[in-house]
Amino acid sequence: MKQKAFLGTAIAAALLLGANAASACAISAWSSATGLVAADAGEPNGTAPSAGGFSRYSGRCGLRVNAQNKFVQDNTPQNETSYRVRFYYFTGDITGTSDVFRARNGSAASVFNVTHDGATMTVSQIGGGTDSLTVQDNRWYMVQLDWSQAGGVSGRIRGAGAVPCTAPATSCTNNEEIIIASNGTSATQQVQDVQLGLLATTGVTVTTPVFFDEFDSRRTTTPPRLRRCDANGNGTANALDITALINEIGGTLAAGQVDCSENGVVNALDITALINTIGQTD
Ligand SMILES: [Ca+2]
Ligand SMILES: [Ca+2]
Ligand SMILES: [Ca+2]
Repeated sequence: MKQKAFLGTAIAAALLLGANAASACAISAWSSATGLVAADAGEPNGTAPSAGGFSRYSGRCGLRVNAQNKFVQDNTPQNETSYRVRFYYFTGDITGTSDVFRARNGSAASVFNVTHDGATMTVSQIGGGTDSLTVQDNRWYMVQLDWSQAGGVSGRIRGAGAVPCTAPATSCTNNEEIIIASNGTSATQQVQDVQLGLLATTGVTVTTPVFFDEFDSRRTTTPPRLRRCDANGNGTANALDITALINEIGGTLAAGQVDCSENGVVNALDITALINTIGQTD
């Protein structure tokens, strides 16, 4: 039994680029990488992703994936009967269909997975149903999923600057969020590894790269959503975050979630988005 079994919660918390340190621009915390190297993790420099720049959701670094069959893998999970994950995904501009996340069993089959086809993101579960969200190109989306043998997979995808969805709802009016109801069970399944990237081996063309950030996985608690517009990373979004946002426009990277509009670019429009979000609770 691995040590994590005694820790109770963390499986591989914050494996991806979570820390606000230069050393976080690395992929070495992952068990393995296919088609990706350290240079695929990097910091934004004011250039839009569509023009070759890096994007990230929080802190310093994001992971850029510019072609199919490029991914990282975490082998830490072992005989997991529950698995909870949160990560941020920047949709870029792609054609074709690719899994962007897989939690796999010992036979290398997906227990549950997330697919992006350039127009929708879909959550699927082995032997169960699916739930899809229409997504925009070049926007950040949070994926937050809880899976267990007994309960199947549930969770939410939200992004593109969406305000919180009013429950109960399966889709907000502007298709910027779905709340995924538990769709079946997979009582005999166990999670043995997870993969993150553009996992398809054929059929995917990348015009603008996709990015991943802030991957966090646990057994018994759900990794929280990071507060949108909390540019200085202190847990709340308020007028004080304008300073961090202006500093980033000036070239000093913010510590928190500075891309308030979630469009992959930090500029003056994010100040307006920040002001509009003050007072929201989520
Ligand atoms: Ca980051
Ligand atoms: Ca703040
Ligand atoms: Ca923005």
